[in-house]
Amino acid sequence: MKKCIKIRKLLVVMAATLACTAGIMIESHAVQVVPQIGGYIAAEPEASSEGFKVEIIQPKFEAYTNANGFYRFNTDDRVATQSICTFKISKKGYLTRYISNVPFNSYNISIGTAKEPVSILAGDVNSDDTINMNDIVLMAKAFNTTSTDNEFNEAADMNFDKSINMSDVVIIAKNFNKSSSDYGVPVIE
Ligand SMILES: [Ca+2]
Ligand SMILES: [Ca+2]
Repeated sequence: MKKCIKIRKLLVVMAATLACTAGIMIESHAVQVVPQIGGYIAAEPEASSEGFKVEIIQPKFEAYTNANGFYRFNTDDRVATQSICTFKISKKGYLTRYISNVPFNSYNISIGTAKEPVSILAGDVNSDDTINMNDIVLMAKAFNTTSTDNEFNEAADMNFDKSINMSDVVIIAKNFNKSSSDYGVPVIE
């Protein structure tokens, strides 16, 4: 019987300790500020800005742009422990853009704004972070095809009109010889 009371007392103490710890945890959770992160992306030359994949490298988050080029991450408190982060923006046929050392120093962070979106260059058909002859060769292979042809290459259809023709060549020529390292620093607010 005594043993039973002892165990009961022990359980009460344990429960109280657990409740106390949980309380502290909830309290410390509440004071963490989770930055809200989003922004705007624009294709260059101007085309659909929908479907760009925006990633935070560490901790890992991803979001996609809507028809207006707008994106927003569903961030959680894993972000609150970071002071800086690297972002990656990519889409098939586009030159991947990396934005490093973005400081998480405010509650609302916009990488690219509606007025000054982060531009992403069209033309990297083979996704090797450079727009060069290899991309032209791939486009040439698919030249004069439409989406129903076997040789059609979606990544070479720069203007998304489901056919690969001179309009796509003009776009790739505009961004020729650019690589991911040529991107400057975008507007971050
Ligand atoms: Ca390339
Ligand atoms: Ca096209």
